[in-house]
Amino acid sequence: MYKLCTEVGEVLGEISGKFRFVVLEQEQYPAVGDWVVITLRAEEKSATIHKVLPRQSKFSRKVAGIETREQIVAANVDTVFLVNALNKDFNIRRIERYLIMAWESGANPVIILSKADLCMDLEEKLMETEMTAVGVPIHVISAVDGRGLEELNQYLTPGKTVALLGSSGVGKSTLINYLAGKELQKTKEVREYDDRGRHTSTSREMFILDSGVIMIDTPGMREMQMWNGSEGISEAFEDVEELASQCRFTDCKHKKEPGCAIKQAIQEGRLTEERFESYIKLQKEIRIAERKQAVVERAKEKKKSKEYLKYKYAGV
Ligand SMILES: Nc1nc2c(ncn2[C@@H]2O[C@H](COP(=O)(O)OP(=O)(O)OP(=O)(O)O)[C@@H](O)[C@H]2O)c(=O)[nH]1
Ligand SMILES: [Mg+2]
Ligand SMILES: [Zn+2]
Repeated sequence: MYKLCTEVGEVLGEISGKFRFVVLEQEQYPAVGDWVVITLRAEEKSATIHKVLPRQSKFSRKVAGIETREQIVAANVDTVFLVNALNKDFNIRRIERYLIMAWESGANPVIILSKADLCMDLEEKLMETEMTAVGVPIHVISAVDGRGLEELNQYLTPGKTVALLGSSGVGKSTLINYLAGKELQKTKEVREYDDRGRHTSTSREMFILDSGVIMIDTPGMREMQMWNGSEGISEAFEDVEELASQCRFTDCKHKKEPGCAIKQAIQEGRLTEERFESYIKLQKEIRIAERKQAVVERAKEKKKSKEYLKYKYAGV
């Protein structure tokens, strides 16, 4: 069952038998943020879903666990708020990962640094973020003292979709409630220290605010393994790739080669060692993901042709 936002309010929808029959891949089923074609039974507050309209953008990850399958976290997102808390959980490497996924999704990323009221070294963290997310808007906010919240209005356009992503407890639902002007989502109780690892939001939820802005809240995800990212990584690490193109050898491994622009930038402090290592690591992760997907695809093809032969020799 799917919760649908329609002109008569929220209704429950079920996919049609035909849809179920023609659908081949998990990712063809409706995902949060999708626009769907329905037959509406207004008086029963129910509907039948016939079709998912083509997605303008989709934020995907590899489904958690060992399986090689795509999971669409949110579809048709215009702006994605990547929320990171400025407390002890602050992690620049996580921001890098989210950024690649955001660039890959087709949505515009905006970095939200939350809980500024708990931060003692704001300048330092802000600079680190700026160096990591060149050209991406960054907003420092606090739900406690209210700073930075007004500025977020510029992303709230009626009919446009904003999705919030980030680890559990960073304040995504708190922010949604603030922007909605009412309590749409439950938030974690203040006794934060004794419930680490527990998620307050447990499913992805979409809301249409009174202003007509569409918002998607997501639960903090423990695993954010990349599904795809070869384009996103080039956007997120434009500085590193630009440097690499200046190495003397086109196949420079950036280890001991002479004339290596990467090594030189690290020595001169224009690039941090950590950022470069992170680039290598994420690139590897994307390559492995792509290789695994190719294996799965081949297995599917094989199965299909076997079934075809079966039909053929059965004289069908
Ligand atoms: N000090 C401080 N606390 C905040 C701020 N924003 C949110 N919190 C608190 O942080 C806790 C977690 O907030 P939530 O909004 O539930 O976090 P979430 O990101 O939705 O978490 P999940 O639903 O588990 O993914 C709550 O106790 C909030 O009151 C802030 O700006 N400053
Ligand atoms: Mg939440
Ligand atoms: Zn090099």
